[in-house]
Amino acid sequence: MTSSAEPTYTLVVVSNRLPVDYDEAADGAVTWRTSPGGLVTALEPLMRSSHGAWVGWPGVADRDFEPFENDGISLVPVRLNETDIEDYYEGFSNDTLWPLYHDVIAPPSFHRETWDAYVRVNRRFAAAAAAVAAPGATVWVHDYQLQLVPRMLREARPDLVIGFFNHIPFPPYGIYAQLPWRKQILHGLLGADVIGFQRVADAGNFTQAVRRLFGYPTRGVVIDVPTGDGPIGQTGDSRRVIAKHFPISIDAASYEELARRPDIQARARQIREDLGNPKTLMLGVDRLDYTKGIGHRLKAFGELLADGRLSVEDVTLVQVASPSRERVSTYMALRDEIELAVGRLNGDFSTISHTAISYHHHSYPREEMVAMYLAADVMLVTALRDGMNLVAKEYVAVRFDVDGVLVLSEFAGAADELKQAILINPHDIDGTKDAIVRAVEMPKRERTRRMRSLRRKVAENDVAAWSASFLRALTGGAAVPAGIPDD
Ligand code: GDG
Repeated sequence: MTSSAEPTYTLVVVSNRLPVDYDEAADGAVTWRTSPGGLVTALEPLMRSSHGAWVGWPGVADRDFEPFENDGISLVPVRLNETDIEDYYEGFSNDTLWPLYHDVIAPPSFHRETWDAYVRVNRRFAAAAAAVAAPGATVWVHDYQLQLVPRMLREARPDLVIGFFNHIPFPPYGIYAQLPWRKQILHGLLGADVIGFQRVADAGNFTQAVRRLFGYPTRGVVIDVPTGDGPIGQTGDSRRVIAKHFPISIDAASYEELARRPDIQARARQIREDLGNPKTLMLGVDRLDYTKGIGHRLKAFGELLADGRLSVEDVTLVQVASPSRERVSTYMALRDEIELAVGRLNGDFSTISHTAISYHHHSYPREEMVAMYLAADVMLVTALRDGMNLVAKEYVAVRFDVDGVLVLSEFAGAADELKQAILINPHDIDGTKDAIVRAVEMPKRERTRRMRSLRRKVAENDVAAWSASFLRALTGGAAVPAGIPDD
């Protein structure tokens, strides 16, 4: 594939992880399984129709893999060794950028060694993409781990059309300014032609940082970036860079399809039965991450039980906390904190026949997640800061019965679209408690009215529409790779 002299891919997607998981059987047989994610689903048809390739880390350390094809997608593996994973991924990406970009909910660490690793690894990804992109190809770079790649790519391959999408928030200037490498990151991102964000506010924060740090002129979503090497603010030749919101979504139809399967509906009934058929089943589904506000949710629920406004006889909370970033110390501390809280609440309020919180530190197959969404009367999304939050949209997509209540943090990007949810400020524990009680007691008519409007929103903007609108902005409609539907 890449052994041919001429790079041939006209669409190249670059992300930290390839959308596959590696599996080696006892007899040494190697298999790759496509890891189901919205991004793969959205881009798969496009990748096939427009001769696309995906560049990323295959999830195994210290191993070289030749480019290969899986499920019709060409995959180009980038090698990461253990030190890269520690410094670039767990260190700079997840212990510096992640907390900084999520409003410093946890304190970010600033280490020069991990920054050096970030630069080094970004260069490797850029080189891999540059090596496989055809002349004039479109390259779409994803997320905070790879913010330097757009500039590196532009320098190596000025012929390319380069897009970048940030899946997490972009913080207000007062927070972003803490980053010792704030100028290098902005410079890296400004190598792209289009920089996509989840929310209007994220794009605004980015544009403001560009103005404050570089003084480049901006008009709405357009930033004029000087092309010369002259001093900042110098007028002369410039490139037009677009910084705009493109709220990501899910493959709504595939979630509804699963929800309509009789076996999954039977499983949903079974879940309720196994929990003792509570009057109200509440659900939380999150990666075990401090941005998700799991602690705030537990506090509100615990106080409601203590106040007697809710009773374990009537209400059970199922909390799925999927294991995440388990080698980063903040995540280890969070796990202890959450599990202590769950243990205390269950100790204080559960009875022999009724458990207050059914807590699961597991990952489940998607079918099981859909059954849980179907079973849940109330979905709790209490993120303290979240780029979008796909769980909120998945819950809505699954509820073809037009029932169920979504309690949604206004600090999740999804709140910009899902205005018929019960919106909460999770820092306001009393407000959150009132919202939970309101959700539990909401009359059927109001539930239906709200869910109908939420479902319309999610159906209107699914992940295919999202990727199409990003790529249209990137290619200006002229050089749209084959396979992108029109509006
Ligand atoms: C980042 C941004 C943005 C969770 N547990 C299981 C499981 N999941 C799936 C959910 C959902 C996905 O993982 C989580 O997506 P979120 O959007 O909720 O959050 P992040 O992982 O933080 O994602 C976020 C997103 O990127 C996309 O741009 O929305 O703001 O932080 O799809 O269903 N899936 C399965 N088993 C589990 O146990 N199968």
